[in-house]
Amino acid sequence: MISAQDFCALLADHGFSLASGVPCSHFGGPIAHLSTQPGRYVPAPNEGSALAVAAGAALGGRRAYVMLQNSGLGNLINPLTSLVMTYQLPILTFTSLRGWPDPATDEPQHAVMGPATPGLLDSIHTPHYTLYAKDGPDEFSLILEQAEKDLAEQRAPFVLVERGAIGKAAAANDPHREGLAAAEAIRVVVATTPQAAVIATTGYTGRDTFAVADSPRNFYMQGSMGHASSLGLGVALTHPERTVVILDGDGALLMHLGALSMIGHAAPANLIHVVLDNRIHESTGGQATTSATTSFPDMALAAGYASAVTCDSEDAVRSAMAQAQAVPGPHLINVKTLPRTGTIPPRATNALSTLDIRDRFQDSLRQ
Ligand SMILES: Cc1ncc(C[n+]2csc(CCOP(=O)(O)OP(=O)(O)O)c2C)c(N)n1
Repeated sequence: MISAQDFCALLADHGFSLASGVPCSHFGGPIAHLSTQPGRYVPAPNEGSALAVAAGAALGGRRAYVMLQNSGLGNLINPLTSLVMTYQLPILTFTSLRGWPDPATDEPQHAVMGPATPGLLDSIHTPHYTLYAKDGPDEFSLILEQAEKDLAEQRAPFVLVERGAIGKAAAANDPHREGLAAAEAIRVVVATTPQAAVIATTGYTGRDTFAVADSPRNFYMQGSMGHASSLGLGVALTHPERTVVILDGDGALLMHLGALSMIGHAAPANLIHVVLDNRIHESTGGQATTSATTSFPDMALAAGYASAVTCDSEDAVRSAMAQAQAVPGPHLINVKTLPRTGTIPPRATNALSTLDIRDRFQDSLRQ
């Protein structure tokens, strides 16, 4: 293992003065370390944006690197192939290897991408190296030397990072200090909509929802970060007779923020979009999102939602949910939530297969 400090320092020695990315717990250390140094790390809403930021830096003559989880490779492939490779911009990208080497040891949403990651990069002729958990600073230096040769040829090499290869560091973040526990917010939301179809975003939200309010009417969307609201829109348009509640995260909403405009435009009367805004990517270690400087209610209203409010107490959530069901939507309810404390409950897929989740949800929609 290489420490987060050494990882960042070696890259700085190679002249990399800017990083961007979307967190994976594998990169919790470097992101935390860089976040304590203003101007060194740009928290991106999605992996494609992170790569484009690095591309802009490269265009401007600054060396930049990107960190992402391999589940986000799909978000990055377009700017990788059409921008970075087409304009030959030398950028170094680090991707974690979830679902690798044995997909059976990881969550089901990583089973396809884990084993496919190296071959996917091969298929677009992208050079890649692997940093293993057993590696230290010497091995990392060797990888950087090899990557430098690619960069000198205006190529964009990848380093695949095995779990445990980089050490941890304390997260630098500014979560809400007032508000309510996410699990409490979920409990109130679900209790006030007993017949609703509920779409829970990836990460801790799905785990909390499974723990406090499991039902066949819940769809636990593990993976596909940022797409819970779009999935919810599809369900809402298909079942206009049923209330559809989306339990979103601030990081997830930011990842594909265009969904707000799409939902506002489609204007489904039966859609309630609840954002559990803790200002952090809590599921990957608490790295800051950019929600502290963004107003989701203002954005939703500007995008055509029928109403949008912010709540910071159980009572406020209860009355917002009642109001949202009294008048046609779509509605956005932004809930200020506190960082979780104690043990995080298990994932739905520890008890149910993805096909169970799908089938029972579909059955519930038919009733
Ligand atoms: C495309 C993609 N990128 C990154 C991840 C890794 N990831 C899983 S959960 C998560 C954080 C989600 O943050 P937020 O929506 O704010 O919810 P919270 O974790 O705070 O409950 C991240 C970055 C992912 N699953 N998919």
